[in-house]
Amino acid sequence: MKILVVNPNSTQSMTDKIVSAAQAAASPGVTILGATAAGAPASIEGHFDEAMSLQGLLMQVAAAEEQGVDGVVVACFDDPGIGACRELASGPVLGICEAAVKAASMLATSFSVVTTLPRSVPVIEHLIHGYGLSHSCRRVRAAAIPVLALEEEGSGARDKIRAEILRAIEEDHCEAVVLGCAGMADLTQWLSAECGIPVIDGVTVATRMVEALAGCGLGTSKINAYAKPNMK
Ligand code: 5HY
Repeated sequence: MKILVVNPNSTQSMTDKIVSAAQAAASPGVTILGATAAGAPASIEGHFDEAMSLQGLLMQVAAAEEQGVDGVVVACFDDPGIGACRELASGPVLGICEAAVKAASMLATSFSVVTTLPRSVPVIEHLIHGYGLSHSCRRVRAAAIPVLALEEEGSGARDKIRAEILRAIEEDHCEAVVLGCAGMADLTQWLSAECGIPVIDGVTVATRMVEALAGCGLGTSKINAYAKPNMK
């Protein structure tokens, strides 16, 4: 089985981190094909960056489909271009936000999300509403760190995320926490041990969910909405 794990921003060090998390999650015999969206912004922080990432993202998904991948993980918590990716792909396509919040809803009666910047909060709230999980989400919080601070030694990003998780536990009374950025994937186990709460990383759960669906012989439905794009 081959799974494409694509980072829609153009920061290779973040792609490497994401692919490492996906490889750690994948079962033996599953090959993770990592990809970075060429020409995309270095990080996705809001609607404009998200829009600017789509062409590079879709080119990677189209190329992987040609290579016959069995599934796709879109490794950005804004779940950019999921519908378009599903039109291109034959296998299952999951964004890490959808995977993580749906996993959280199966593990706890409530969860909070900790993302990077305040401007990402309404984007994620809108996604969670669309996934039908507003009743389970106590709050979407921001640790007030730029996405790329996660790539910088000494930025203090991990401590700010830890502090925000502890505030979520104290104030939101959430029963689980979802990490609201693909770039946090390498912090999952440390944060869960430090905070004493299930911490869910979307890269990890999306990889295993795609593997599970493809392993069941299931792919994206091509009846109507996600049919291949019409040739013009
Ligand atoms: C992400 N941005 O997962 C999102 C998270 C965010 O470049 N990768 C990004 O902060 O919106």
